[in-house]
Amino acid sequence: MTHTVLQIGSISDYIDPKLAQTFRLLKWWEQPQPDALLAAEGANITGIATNAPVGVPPALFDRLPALKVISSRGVGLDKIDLARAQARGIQVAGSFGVLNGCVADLAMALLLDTARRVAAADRYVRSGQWAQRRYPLTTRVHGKKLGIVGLGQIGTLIARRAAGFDMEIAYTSRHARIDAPYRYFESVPALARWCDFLVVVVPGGADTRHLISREVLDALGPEGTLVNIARGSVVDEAALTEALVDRRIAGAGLDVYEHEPHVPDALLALDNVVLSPHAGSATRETRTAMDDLVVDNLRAYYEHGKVLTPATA
Ligand code: 8YV
Repeated sequence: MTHTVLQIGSISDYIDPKLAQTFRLLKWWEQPQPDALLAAEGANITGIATNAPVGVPPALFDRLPALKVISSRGVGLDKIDLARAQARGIQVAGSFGVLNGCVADLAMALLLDTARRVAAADRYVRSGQWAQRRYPLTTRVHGKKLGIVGLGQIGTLIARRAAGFDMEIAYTSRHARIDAPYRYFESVPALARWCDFLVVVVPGGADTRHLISREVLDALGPEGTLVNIARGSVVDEAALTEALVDRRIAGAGLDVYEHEPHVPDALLALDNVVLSPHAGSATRETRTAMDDLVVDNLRAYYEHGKVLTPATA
């Protein structure tokens, strides 16, 4: 049986063709008249292929009465109305289990770069300044205190990596985890007051919007560093920028931003922030695995009635 799948936006040069070869694929982003497509095909579309940044436009839920499965590349599903999908019995799949290591690696890279200023040192040498003066001292990482906001699968891998740097590890989550050998703090401000490096790993969405507030940044303090590899919405970006400009925190390492790919000029101008282009999962190996899961989840649903890596609402 041929299944009609609506692809919301281009995902990658690797997986776009595979989706077209595997399903009766309709490309939403190429439609000159989207309404005409929905009028003609809305009743036939049973699957959606998308990715984390794009998600599923809410209006589409009402126009696709036969929709049964959504397969997204990525683990951040804040652009998909999971409650609405669950209410309609629509299965939602993400790239769970294949990107955790890469995102945890980048979190440590950003932490190390904000402290030891590796990229800044490279620029310093290339600019010829080293011949003029000694490179400024930076900040030690090993033995320092790491606070993890959100001890899920990625947060747990960050903790394991940090243990390799002899860091003292604590976390905050909605609930303490009995299986976690780390100190638990009831609140983000309390964790921020305790730690030297605060790494943010919670899901995006309304529940975590601006979780890292001015209050949290002030608790982190002038010796503290923030690392965000979660979602830009989790951090009050204006408050962060002010704290960095005023040196009320020491620095930040960011992979995500409130209005990607726009990064405020004020952040671009600062030398105490490391800026990464939402590249947590962006390695060849991991992106290939994530892309394959987009197809494999759809195929598993159509063949066996269940996706391989389901989202939990
Ligand atoms: C990428 C991400 O943006 O997985 C996520 O939720 O944010 C990143 O890995 C995404 O996978 C791109 O499709």
